[in-house]
Amino acid sequence: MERLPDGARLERGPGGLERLVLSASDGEAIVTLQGAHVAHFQPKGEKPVLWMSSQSRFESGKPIRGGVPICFPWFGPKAGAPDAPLHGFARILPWSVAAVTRGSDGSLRAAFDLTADAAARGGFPHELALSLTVRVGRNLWLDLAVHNTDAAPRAFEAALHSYFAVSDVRQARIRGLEGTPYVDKTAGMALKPGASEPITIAAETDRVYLGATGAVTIEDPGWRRRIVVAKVGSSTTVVWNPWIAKAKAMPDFGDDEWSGMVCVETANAMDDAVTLAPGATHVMTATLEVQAG
Ligand code: TA6
Repeated sequence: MERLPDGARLERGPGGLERLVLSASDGEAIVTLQGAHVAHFQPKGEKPVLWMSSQSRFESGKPIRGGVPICFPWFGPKAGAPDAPLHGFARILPWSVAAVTRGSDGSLRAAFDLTADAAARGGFPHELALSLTVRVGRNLWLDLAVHNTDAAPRAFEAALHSYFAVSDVRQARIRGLEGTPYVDKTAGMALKPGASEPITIAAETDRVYLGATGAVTIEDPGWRRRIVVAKVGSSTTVVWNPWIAKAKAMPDFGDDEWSGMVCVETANAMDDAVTLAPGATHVMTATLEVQAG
């Protein structure tokens, strides 16, 4: 690895997992090399934008509970393979740092790779190569590029499974999915029409919004802020909060932590899965921005 630019440093974090700390002029982010997992993002003068469980594991080969896990190449359970890891292998394998640069605006950009060889070495032979570019400044920009190295078309699902910190999820309102149909994973995968109102969370919520290509805003009256999640190259948005019982049932999730988080995920899943032609590349971009609100 070439000499890192000012504001970037590689270090050992919780559990001894290697991570890249990016302290830019207007914001800071931390990325764990396992899973190219953005574990922290905080614009200057703001509270952290991403939520991390106090009970999260930081162990080699185990998912991290919080931040932005990358789900790939399947979302949820793998069809026909009940023993395969939930949400795929990308989040549990070590990625390599390809480059770190500093922009003239004081932002920092880092690129991470999970090559097909690396996936094979990790026990998951695959023809799709992955690259995540993280740019941090006042906002956070995430570009997930998938490249088909094979001579045949290849299909995949992917998600930037972002966990957002909120003052109280019961007071939050999620705008931008009004009228969009969704698969309700709490109701036997039933397909439901979208509501005309912004989303409020008052019970376990696990919804896969299909054909959802627009930005979503999380309104947080308690912290007087809005988090805007904009995106490109993504047709699915997932909204998740485990609520009380599910939170208790997860060993890496604090019993009372459910009220302080909500997932709004930038994805291509289910009917929105992507098929890549040989040699083609697909890019999915999410931009996280905090606004006063
Ligand atoms: O994105 C929501 C979801 O698919 C939920 O069904 C829930 O399982 C969540 O992901 C967390 O999954 P994980 O494998 O990280 O426990």
